[in-house]
Amino acid sequence: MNDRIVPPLTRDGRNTGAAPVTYGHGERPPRGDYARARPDYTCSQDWAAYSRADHALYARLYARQIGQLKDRASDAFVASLAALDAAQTIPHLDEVSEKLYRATRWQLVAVPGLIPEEAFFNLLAERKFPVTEWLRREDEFDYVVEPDIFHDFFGHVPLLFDPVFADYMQAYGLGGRKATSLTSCEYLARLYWYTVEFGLIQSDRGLRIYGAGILSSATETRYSLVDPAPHRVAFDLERIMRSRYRIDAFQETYFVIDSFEQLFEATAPDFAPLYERLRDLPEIPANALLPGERTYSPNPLA
Ligand code: HBI
Ligand code: FE
Repeated sequence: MNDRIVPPLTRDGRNTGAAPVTYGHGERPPRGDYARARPDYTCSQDWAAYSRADHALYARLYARQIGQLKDRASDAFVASLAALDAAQTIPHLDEVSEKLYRATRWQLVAVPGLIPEEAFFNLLAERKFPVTEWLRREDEFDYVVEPDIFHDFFGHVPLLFDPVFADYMQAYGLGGRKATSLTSCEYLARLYWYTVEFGLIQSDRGLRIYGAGILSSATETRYSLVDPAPHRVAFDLERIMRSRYRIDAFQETYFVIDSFEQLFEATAPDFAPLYERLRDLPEIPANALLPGERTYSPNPLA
């Protein structure tokens, strides 16, 4: 996922409806019809516009991925995904949103694709999860650069049914709303990356995955748990915020939590003093291990 590609925005982060532009290391305009989006970047999901081929591609993505998850995905994820009954066709976001609201008071909203950080934080702070409306193309079956509806739905939505994880996501959005500078946004992006997208959780049967970036990947599911190469480091908020990450390859470091409570509690204090401290500390390369750091062994090959 590439968070450097964003559509143009006014200073308050609202949609201008203008043609998307790119900056940073994004080389392409983001996909999706931003002109149709509301000022908060949400749009209505045009479910009738999906073709039979889209639904078939989605079903194949789902089937491949579900086959990857046994003894790998966190229990909470597996249970919620099964209850969603979303294996056959691209889901109606409104229908799932109603179920989700009854469970944890979260809602799903459709968006044209990546949206500016400020709009993203605002939605999370209101317990609204933005789901990209478009599906990848056939030639992107194995890898898609930007998040699509398969990644957003399959990877992210199940855990929003977990009450503690749901509260963590809102706390993250509220933290983002308060982040005032570009540097604090970068610290928050790292936190999101290493938890919501690429997080591992310890269970009594070994490591399990809760990060959506891994759960929606055909190959990183296995790699993240059993490959000897990457570091698996105990969750530490300050360590994460100092750590660079890779967007173009498997992660070189994963962070392991004990519980979603641990995540939620880490986001409870005001981040301002932490940001102050971080400004004087060097960044940590994505592949580094610090002296004395507590690490986890990979799961045995199964
Ligand atoms: N927009 N639709 C969408 N999905 C994301 O995951 C997303 C985004 N905009 C910004 C963003 N993520 C990142 O900056 C997060 O790291 C905060
Ligand atoms: Fe994601």
